[in-house]
Amino acid sequence: MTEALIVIDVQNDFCPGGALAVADGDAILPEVNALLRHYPVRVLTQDWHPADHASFAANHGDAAPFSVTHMPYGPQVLWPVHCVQGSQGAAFHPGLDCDAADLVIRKGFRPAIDSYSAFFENDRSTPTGLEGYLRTREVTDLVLVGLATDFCVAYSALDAARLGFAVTVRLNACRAIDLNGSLQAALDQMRAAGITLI
Ligand code: VGL
Ligand code: ZN
Repeated sequence: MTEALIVIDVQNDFCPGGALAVADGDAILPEVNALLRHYPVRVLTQDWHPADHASFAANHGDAAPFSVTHMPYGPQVLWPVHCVQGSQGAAFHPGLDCDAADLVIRKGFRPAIDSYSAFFENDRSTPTGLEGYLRTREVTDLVLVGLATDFCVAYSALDAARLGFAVTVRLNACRAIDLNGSLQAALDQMRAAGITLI
């Protein structure tokens, strides 16, 4: 059994003061940094969008941020502009111990499709390559932490479970956006998928 820690999107734009700030997002840093010292395989994900990304409300005429639109791959929340490639908002929070990471995986870089999950884009089929990395390092068990519980953490956890990994989400090292009940829905879905929530 080999365990990996996957740290989801601990970036400036998801922390207080950022473009898509998650309440208390930076409060998880001490716990995340402590966990980074304890796992043999450590991966960071980085939301990494081009300026013309289809998930930005600003690229849909007068659509309001946090409204929902329909993409060829299904419904898509339209977000404020966030995590633009190379921007300060896309950088990891300065308090995150990035030096401890073995791998940084970027996602959401294709203009026409969003990618909440660390494993697949929002079509649930275009892979990011993370599965292959973990399998070649003989990882069987995953622990997920980061931002946001109800979007990128939950989608990553659900895909990981579907791929056959044993998955734990450490909720004390996650924070949620909680849009129209999305946190409760994500927790219910993760439990139903056999994911351990602690
Ligand atoms: C995320 C919305 C848009 C996340 C990323 O990291 O949970 N949420 N992009
Ligand atoms: Zn994003």
